[in-house]
Amino acid sequence: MSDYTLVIGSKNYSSWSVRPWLALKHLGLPFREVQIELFTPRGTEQLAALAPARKVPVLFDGSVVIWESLAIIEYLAETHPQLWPRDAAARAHARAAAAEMHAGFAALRGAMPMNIRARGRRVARTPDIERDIARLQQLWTQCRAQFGAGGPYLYGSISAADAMYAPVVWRFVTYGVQCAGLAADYVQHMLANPVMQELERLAQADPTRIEMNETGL
Ligand SMILES: N[C@@H](CCC(=O)N[C@@H](CS)C(=O)NCC(=O)O)C(=O)O
Repeated sequence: MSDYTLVIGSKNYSSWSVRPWLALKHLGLPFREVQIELFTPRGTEQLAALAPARKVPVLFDGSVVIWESLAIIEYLAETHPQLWPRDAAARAHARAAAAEMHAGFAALRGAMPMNIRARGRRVARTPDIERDIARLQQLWTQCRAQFGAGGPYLYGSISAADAMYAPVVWRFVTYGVQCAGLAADYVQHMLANPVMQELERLAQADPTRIEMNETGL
């Protein structure tokens, strides 16, 4: 019997936190939340007490402690395999896409921090950022064209890959990054997803303000 507690940061800013939060919500699993106010003295104390790597997210399931967003998602998938596509080729592709998100897109992540409730922000787009944006659109288009027949998400039904890319969808909205074709349709479907909309409402209600993430004009 699972007994999940998810330790997270702000739902507005903490992109790594919202990935497993979305996965748990997409699966409809009950869980407790502990929200840490990052970058405050109290938050630093809480991280030291609860987070092995002093970062969020962390999932507790009884005596099991899992840190790292992707490892948490994999732990959930052990008992809820529907988090990944059923077909082995699609599943391998989805895992590669999720790992690429976890390891990559540094330029975009650095210049466009997730800030779900902000709109109309603009930042200077360097060639590295343009490359990240082009790669994201290429990947989403390929996923939809090759594996998306069963539904409107990257691999048809909602999956761990969508949870991993959700913060990028919000970044595109906040910083006005326009997509085309299948990638644009994907963004629209993600924004219409009820769990994504719940997250947006919670991000709007989140009292946290992290000045360094309020970038853009
Ligand atoms: N690779 C980690 C990244 C975790 C991470 O960087 N979390 C940030 C918040 S989004 C954090 O805890 N920052 C607090 C700090 O660095 O003090 C994962 O995927 O879980």
